[in-house]
Amino acid sequence: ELGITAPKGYDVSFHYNVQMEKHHFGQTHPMKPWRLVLTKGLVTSYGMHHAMKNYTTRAATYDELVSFHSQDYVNFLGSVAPQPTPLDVDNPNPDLRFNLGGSDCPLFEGLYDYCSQSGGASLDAARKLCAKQSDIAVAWGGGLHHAKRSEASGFCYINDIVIAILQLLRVHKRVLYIDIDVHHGDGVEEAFFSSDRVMTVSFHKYDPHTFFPGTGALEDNGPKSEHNPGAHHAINVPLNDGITDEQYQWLFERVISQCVQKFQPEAIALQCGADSLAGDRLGKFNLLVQGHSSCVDFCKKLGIPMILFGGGGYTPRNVARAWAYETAVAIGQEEKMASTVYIPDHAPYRQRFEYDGHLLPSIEQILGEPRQNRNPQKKLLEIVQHVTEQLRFVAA
Ligand code: TV7
Ligand code: CA
Ligand code: ZN
Repeated sequence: ELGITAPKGYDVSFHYNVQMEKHHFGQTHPMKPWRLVLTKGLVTSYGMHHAMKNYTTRAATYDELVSFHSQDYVNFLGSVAPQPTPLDVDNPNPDLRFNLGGSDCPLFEGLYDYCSQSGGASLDAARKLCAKQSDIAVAWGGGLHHAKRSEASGFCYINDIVIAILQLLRVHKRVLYIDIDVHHGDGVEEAFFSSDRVMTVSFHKYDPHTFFPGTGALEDNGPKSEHNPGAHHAINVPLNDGITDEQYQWLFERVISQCVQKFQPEAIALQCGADSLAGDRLGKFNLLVQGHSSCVDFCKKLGIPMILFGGGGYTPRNVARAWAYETAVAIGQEEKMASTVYIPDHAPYRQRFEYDGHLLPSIEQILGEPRQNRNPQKKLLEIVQHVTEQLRFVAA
């Protein structure tokens, strides 16, 4: 422990339940709930829990789940039997409803508990913000942005983010949703397509033919029907492989500062998917913890109450490093964390980092060789210009 003390002038709350970490999607499935164990381990090893209010969260109730999801879907989720494992990837049960039971969204033992625990943690975080008992509420077990009202999608069954934002809207006039997961935040975007009280902004890899979920083009800004108040309130930042910290930070600050200026949100919901980090099993960006966490730092400095959600992240030690560091950013003690060497116990010796005076691992230490950067600066400028034009239609 590093003598970490409570931040001055504001409150950070940490919402966690050990029930979530014990679930398994299956041996070969990329989603590993035990990455939450690694994250929690780092947070407590550094003594960060002394600087936060720590809450053991409860499972979301049926009524809370159906605040967004359809009863049919939640009933089915609660009644369906687990599939035999291992799953046959080429021949998933084709007759199962609601997109459940395929290889992306398998039916595993304890699924309903996993989903309602994730929802419960995010909802508790939202309630603390509403009660003005927290300025930054951290819910790393949430962030499952693909789930639809009546459909599972992309490892997500219950959209804890939508449920939490619905809670925030009881007290806050406008909520800004920001999504730095490498995938498009399609479920959250769709849920608020017709609302002018929620603006959604997703940064993601976009390649409609090869990368999931294939939506989130620059020009997709919400259905532009005549009487849709939600038109222009969906912002998409489509990117390609290999984007660097410097470019990402540049884009993030330009896009988000304009959104905040125009939309004047009273709360921010930030999905911190860690699959946008270099070395992720599914993502192919070149982001370091520095670049990823600078998004959290930038939002924190806006001084608007905020929830931090987890999300994707498929190289567990990188996920834990990022989310622990971002917890440190929330409590304003990141220097203390960066100035100590962390060697994960479970990493084989050849993977241990030689810090050599550096505070966090370099891109070469993580990847060997960085991914080729397929993001010309000209394209990034076009994105900023498009966002500026979209925001002309938005008034607080
Ligand atoms: C928020 N990519 C979720 C991201 C969801 C991505 C996908 C896989 C995948 C699934 C596996 C698996 C995998 C190595 C990777 C069109 C398909 C192609 C399944 C093999 N290995 C988040 C969802 C995405 C499951 N899905 O945003 C079991 O990759 O591309 C697809 C769909 C059909 C299904 N097949 C992949 O980060 C939490 N799935 C190994 C075992
Ligand atoms: Ca995203
Ligand atoms: Zn993702």
